[in-house]
Amino acid sequence: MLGKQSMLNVVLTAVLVPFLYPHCLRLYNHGALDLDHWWWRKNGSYTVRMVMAVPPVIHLENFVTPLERQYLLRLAEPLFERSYVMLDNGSALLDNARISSSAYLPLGDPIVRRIAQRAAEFQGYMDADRVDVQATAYAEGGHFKPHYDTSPDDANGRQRKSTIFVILDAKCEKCGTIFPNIKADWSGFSKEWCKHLECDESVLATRAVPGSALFWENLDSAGNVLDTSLHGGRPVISGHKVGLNVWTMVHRDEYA
Ligand SMILES: O=C(O)CCC(=O)C(=O)O
Repeated sequence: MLGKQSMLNVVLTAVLVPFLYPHCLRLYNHGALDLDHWWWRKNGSYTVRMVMAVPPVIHLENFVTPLERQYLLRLAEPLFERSYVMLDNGSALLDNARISSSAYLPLGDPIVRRIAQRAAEFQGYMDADRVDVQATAYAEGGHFKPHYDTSPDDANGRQRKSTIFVILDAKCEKCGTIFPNIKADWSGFSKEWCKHLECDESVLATRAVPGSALFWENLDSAGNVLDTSLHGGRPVISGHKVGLNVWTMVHRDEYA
């Protein structure tokens, strides 16, 4: 039997926790309550594993924390619109090659900024102002056919030098990102990889694990598009997937 004091503690906890939690979360999301200093390092606590050295393809486990994911999903929700495919001349086209919704996230937002800074630091203390952040959501039947994230002919000269694609939320099978030009054979490697990648595929394909991300380069050092960067969002046959593109931008002239 619980004593009177214990009963009181249980009742107080049951009442106070649900009451305080949303308020703490709101303070945290606005940067007023910085739990990271004592709970989770400000720069995240992610694990880096190299998938391929040249050109680099790097897996980042837990790149975005659960609280950050929750926040970003809420931030993106009202901003989602049907995704477009961008043409080289700068115009946007609705196309069945890309069936999803997407939303550019405001770079002034403290948590978006934090993710941009984390991505920039990972790439050798790059300037975080170069980073663009876009959430992208797939419902059942959604996909993004293999494509390049950048093109040297982009009308405004801005190119996506690198991509970090983070999974914010996913409940689907074999619905990660596929790289048709990167041949893969995982048979001689640790089975640990199979938590992050589809080990039975003959090309590189990630598993959609919330919080985890893949980094890859889209351009070589002369500014040419890398064949290896061809990638697609695999079909979501049932369930859903929400990802976050974290692109580091360069201008064509920077390669001149
Ligand atoms: O959904 C994916 O796995 C990849 C998404 C993608 O390629 C994009 O949004 O550009």
